[in-house]
Amino acid sequence: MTGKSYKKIGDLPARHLLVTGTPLCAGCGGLAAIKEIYDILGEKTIFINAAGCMTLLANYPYTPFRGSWLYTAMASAPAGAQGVRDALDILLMKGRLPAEEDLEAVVLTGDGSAYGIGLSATSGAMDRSLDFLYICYDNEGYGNTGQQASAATPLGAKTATSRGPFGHHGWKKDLFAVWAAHRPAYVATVSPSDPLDLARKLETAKNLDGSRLILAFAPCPTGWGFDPKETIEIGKLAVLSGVWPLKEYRQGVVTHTVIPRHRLPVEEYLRCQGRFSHLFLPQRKEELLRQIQSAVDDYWEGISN
Ligand SMILES: Cc1ncc(C[n+]2csc(CCOP(=O)(O)OP(=O)(O)O)c2C)c(N)n1
Ligand code: SF4
Ligand SMILES: [Mg+2]
Repeated sequence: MTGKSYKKIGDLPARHLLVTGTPLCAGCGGLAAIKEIYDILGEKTIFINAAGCMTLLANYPYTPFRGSWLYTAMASAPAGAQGVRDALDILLMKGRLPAEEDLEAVVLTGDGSAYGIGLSATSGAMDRSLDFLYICYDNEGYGNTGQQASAATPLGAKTATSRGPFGHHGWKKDLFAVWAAHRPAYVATVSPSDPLDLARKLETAKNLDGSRLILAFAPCPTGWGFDPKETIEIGKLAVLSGVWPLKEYRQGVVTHTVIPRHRLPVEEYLRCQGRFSHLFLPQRKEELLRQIQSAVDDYWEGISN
């Protein structure tokens, strides 16, 4: 994805380590989530993918997948899923594809596509009640091109395009609410740090028809600035501090699947990431820290389910 041509593993950049045969960074939270997700989806999956770090998973012969993969332009993965779903349905209808060989059309993109560049195509797909599953791994930036800010970047985070003393100026878009406003079949947030919650939601999504979103928290050691061994811990801190609520939407009702009754201060989550270090050094950015904490407090106030 860097424009260079890598002919053998030795040509890969140093930051890429071979983890389970894939050229992604060590400790990649997006990869951890997708591994857990694929364990449940299984081989009868066709991924429709827009450009991002996970595109590297399709590199023949190092792909860990056994099913099919369609690469689309960044804005149009859900439109690609429509074509795939239609083609499968026609083959099934004509008896040219046995029902047991049907595939699940699964869009796989990062937040750059899901929250921004591909949102229009996603909205259109939901308007048409397209029967597809959308997996977004959310590393809160354009990771593959060097962690520029996206519509998923949180307030205050330093990115390649927000290098000033206060980091990113905007608030993270609420993609869960945007999806839920379309009244689709299912929307859920998950985290690779909470594999049982993730597994239950994937089973639910797999057994429903219609448009479904799984929004996976994806701690990114390279873009967020932390030691790769901390990925799972950072995922836990995001949930325990209330920054990443685990919840699901179904039939007009939102249910929180984990409610952190004794929430940790958000600082405990922020402090362990280089992208927030300027909030503490050379001096504390008190007002920004207050705003970040109050937004989380406001979210949880009154939530009982
Ligand atoms: C329309 C378009 N703009 C820009 C790019 C270049 N590009 C390739 S991957 C990428 C980053 C995508 O970010 P995200 O969807 O969050 O996935 P991540 O890289 O974080 O895995 C970009 C900007 C592109 N492929 N298409
Ligand atoms: S840049 Fe981040 S999301 Fe991309 S492969 Fe590396 S750790 Fe994973
Ligand atoms: Mg991203």
